[in-house]
Amino acid sequence: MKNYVIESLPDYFKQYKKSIKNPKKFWDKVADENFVWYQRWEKVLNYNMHEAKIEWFLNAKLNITKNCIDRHLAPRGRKTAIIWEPNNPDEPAQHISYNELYERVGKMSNVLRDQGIKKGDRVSVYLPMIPELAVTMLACARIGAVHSVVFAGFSSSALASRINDSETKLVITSDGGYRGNKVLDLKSIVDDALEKCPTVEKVLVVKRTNNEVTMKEGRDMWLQELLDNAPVDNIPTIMDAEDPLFILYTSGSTGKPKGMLHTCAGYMVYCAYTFKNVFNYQENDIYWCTADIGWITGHSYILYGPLANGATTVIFEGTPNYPNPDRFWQVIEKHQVSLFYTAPTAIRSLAKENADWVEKRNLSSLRVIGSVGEPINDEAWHWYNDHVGKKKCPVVDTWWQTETGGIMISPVPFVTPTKPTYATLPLPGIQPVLMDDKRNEITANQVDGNLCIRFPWPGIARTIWGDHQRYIDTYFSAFPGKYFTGDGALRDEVGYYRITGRVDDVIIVSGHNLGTAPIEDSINLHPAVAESAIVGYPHDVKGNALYGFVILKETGETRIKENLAKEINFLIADTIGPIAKLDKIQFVSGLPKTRSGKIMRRILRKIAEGDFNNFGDTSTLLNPEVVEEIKAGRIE
Ligand code: 6R9
Repeated sequence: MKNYVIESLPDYFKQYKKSIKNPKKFWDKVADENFVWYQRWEKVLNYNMHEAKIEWFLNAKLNITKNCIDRHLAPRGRKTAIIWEPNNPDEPAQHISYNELYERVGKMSNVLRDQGIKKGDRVSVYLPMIPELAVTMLACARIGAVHSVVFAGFSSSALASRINDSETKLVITSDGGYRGNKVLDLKSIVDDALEKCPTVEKVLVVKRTNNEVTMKEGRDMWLQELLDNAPVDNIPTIMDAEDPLFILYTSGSTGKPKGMLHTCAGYMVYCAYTFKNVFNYQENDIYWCTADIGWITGHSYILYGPLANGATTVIFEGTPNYPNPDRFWQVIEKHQVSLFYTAPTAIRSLAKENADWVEKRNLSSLRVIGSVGEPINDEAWHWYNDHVGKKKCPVVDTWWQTETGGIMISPVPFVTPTKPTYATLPLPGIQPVLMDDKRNEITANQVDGNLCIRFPWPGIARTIWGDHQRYIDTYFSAFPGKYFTGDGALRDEVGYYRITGRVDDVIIVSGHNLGTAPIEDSINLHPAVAESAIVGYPHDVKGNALYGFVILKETGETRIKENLAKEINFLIADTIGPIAKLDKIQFVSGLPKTRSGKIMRRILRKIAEGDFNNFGDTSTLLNPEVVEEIKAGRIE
């Protein structure tokens, strides 16, 4: 990343100012000087923030894999691109060089093409954290197919709805996956899902666990057999800047998941630029992001951002505490990781363990440590800084979203003084603004507001797949002319931002975004349930946990409540995934409602937290007596 490395605080302010004064010129130069293009753009930006129409680098032609692989072959072909660390520490790690990555992606691209996948076709990927996951995504990008990675913890119905929404033609999965002491049965989940997915023609299966699987004649094929016969070279498909690169589903506060669509050029430029600056990336760094590739963090900062910079990126199959709670620290020591990026929920759970687990490992290779996914509380920040960074590594608390494509607000290490619980300053090109509920801009300090962004940046999602109106309604309508993030934030005297949490009905549990509506929908599928409401309450490891209030039908239900609670959680695990299971379920006779019939979630949230004194204005409450009942029955 030439010329655009932020070197000091005055340099940050200088670059920031330049980027705001003339964003087009700023991104024009970043894009021009750091990537390979088949054809330059005719115009840098076209946008309309009311219609949510955003286009960057118009008519430019490129292929992201040429930028992530081919151009590195001459200068660093033998350098390791991917270090794969398996779940079991006794299984050897794999070091995949850029040369080898070129070969593996080339073969995979040819396999996909042989299976009839063409530019624009959707491919759903349901794989554990194995090299084939990265190779498949890159192969899709190389031939212009649109990948839709579905986190391998989602249930078969969640997978089916994502496959159907994207009208996927081909699915790639494995015979199984290892995570900690569990073996995941991915192929049978896919088999279940596909009963309801008419668009899928082919399924390619990677061998990982040797689980016994059923292969459906004419549909399912073992990937290795196809790879063995595939040629290596594959000429990348020439893509337009605004051609789709991938779809990634994220939870909404209502209804079905939103397929966020990212396009080729802007996404590439933005995640490569932010990777370089937010991690102070240098050529000899070993970089490790612990996220799952099934989330945006994995897309942008395990795969595309690091590879576009020619970095060495670690892909880890396992979990933080298997076989012991020093697994992260052991991997850092083993591979001499210098840049480390993880989530507050992992930090909090590891901080609960005996400090010896972290102290007895040599972490001296670390230079920068990062956090992402949810607000990092003061205690976790300090534990991370003291025990992992040894007070020598800047902690970068990076705020961003699936929708933003890359990091938006974050310290720049060795440049921005950090402040616990503050994501600090916007990166160049990003113009945050805080709005009150009456749509006025908040200029005062320390006032909580709705976090919006005033001007487009190259990494912003372009639409919700198949539903542009929903894209406009969700992100561009609440504060007309601005992108609304759904997060609350405040600003301190020096302009640092602190993200205070979601202001909509999305709850972040262990860093996973969960919409209340889809969970309530799945609870309501239970024949004994009449109605339900879900709220989040603070949890010392997960950040938030879920509390469900459930009304049963008047059917003389005689089963014991514990069994019903278990069934409800089974149902949630089955329709969404185990990550959405409720920690507490309270059976109630009614829910606090306004006269217009809206559930007053604010009250339920307070009760779940155990705070009975700050219910706010309850004058519009239709049924105050039910509040007393719910208070009395609260589950500790
Ligand atoms: C990258 C990612 C997005 C939501 C976002 C916000 C929360 C992410 C955060 C943070 C406070 C941070 N979030 N990073 N909150 N501080 N550093 O996580 O994307 O899965 O789409 O979640 O996560 O609430 O709106 P995604």
